[in-house]
Amino acid sequence: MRQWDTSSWNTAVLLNGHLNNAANYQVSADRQVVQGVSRQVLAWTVDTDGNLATSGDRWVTVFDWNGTNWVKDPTNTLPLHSDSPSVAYIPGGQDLALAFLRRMPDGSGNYAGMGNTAHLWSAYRTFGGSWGKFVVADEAGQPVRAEQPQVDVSATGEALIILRRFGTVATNGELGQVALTRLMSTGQAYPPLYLTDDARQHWQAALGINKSTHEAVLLNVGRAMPDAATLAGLQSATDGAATPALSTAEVAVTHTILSGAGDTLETAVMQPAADPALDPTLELSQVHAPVGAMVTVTATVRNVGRADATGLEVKLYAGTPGSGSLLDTQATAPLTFNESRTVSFQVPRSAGTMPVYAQVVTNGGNVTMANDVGTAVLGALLPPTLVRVDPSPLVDGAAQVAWQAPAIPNIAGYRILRATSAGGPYELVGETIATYFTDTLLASGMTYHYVVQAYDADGLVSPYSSEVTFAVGHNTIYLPIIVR
Ligand SMILES: [Ca+2]
Ligand SMILES: [Ca+2]
Repeated sequence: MRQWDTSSWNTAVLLNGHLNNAANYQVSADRQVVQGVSRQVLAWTVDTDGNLATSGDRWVTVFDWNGTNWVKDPTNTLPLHSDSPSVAYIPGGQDLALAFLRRMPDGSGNYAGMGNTAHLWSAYRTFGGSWGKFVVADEAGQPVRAEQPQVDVSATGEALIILRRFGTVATNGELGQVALTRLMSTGQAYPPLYLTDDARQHWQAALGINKSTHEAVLLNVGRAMPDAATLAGLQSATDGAATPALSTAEVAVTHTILSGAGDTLETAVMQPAADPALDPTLELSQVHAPVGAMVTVTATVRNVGRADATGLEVKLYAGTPGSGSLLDTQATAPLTFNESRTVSFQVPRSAGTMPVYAQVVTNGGNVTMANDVGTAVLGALLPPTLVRVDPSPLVDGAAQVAWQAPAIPNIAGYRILRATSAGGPYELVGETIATYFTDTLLASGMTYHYVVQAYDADGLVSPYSSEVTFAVGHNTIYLPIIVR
């Protein structure tokens, strides 16, 4: 290590000379001036035998500059199998925020040096004290798998960690998405929020916090995937996740593409305030309750902002957003980073479809109101599923449409509709209480498109099912021979 001493480089010092074969790499540095004295810190990865294929001799080491000498972290209690450190001072003192990865063994007991097998750790150290260090857990309490953690601290002492987060298989999370979390002064970090969520890999996250506006600015690379057609079927990283499900509330991040068409260089900007939000769909205890029945309507309120959300109320309205009448209001306790809570209301179902919506309101910070509303429809009917059409086994030239009843009670029957072009317009061709229908009035050589609707005894009708298509063959008809 050499330092620039106002006019010249001072003498280089060997910081980690205890083992000649050691590999020292992945250096992270930070510096600040405290009461006129320059303070410096270095964190890096040491692999004792210099063989990166073995990780049981690898850890993160930290040195502080005490004004005269570099001092090795006295406690040195960070775990083995660790690498990728990122270190930063908390402004105004010598407390440190640290993020790093701890490699975990694969199924064969091997420790890969890269890839999605590492757990994210966060740590905090007061000067001369020992590290408070923790595995970062997700919403379900499971370790977060990550790459490339970067820590930065705002001028107000808010420590953020950006990471490449690996989530549930068969979601965008599997590809590695950029996520963000906040560090507590214990060293523990909150479950990270996804900031990107699309069917691409996201790489090389870098983080900076604006010293005056406190905006968090992220730099990342989105990588176009060769098998885009397959990936288009992936769920959102926040769907299909571990229990409890991740929030589907929208995180307010401003994305800007700086360059590139396929592999893009992007920035994302996140404001410093709280952002209370609702999951956009309210949960109903009964999807198609009978008229007069009491339905429990549950809203999930979550803070998807950086600061703690306070002064929160959830209001439930009958109607659609912007034109509803207030049914009930419930206060709810403050929420810290990415914390969520459910708020439930009891609502009697009125006749007909009954749209309701909930809105979270606050007398505190709120980055955007765009994510403050969740909706549901009491009494709504779900359409039939698994619709198919086949040649009728009983009637030549006829089509048999079959479907599965939606998983809701009080269905009175089904309407079968047909069109001669995809997407309609449809005409009603029959009604039935069965889950199949035979359409005999078809013209040879034509192609027909079918949808099915469910209805109830009150006359409510569901949305259309998915459409199925049937091509009628050119039938040969054998007439009886008539002899006179
Ligand atoms: Ca080694
Ligand atoms: Ca909001």
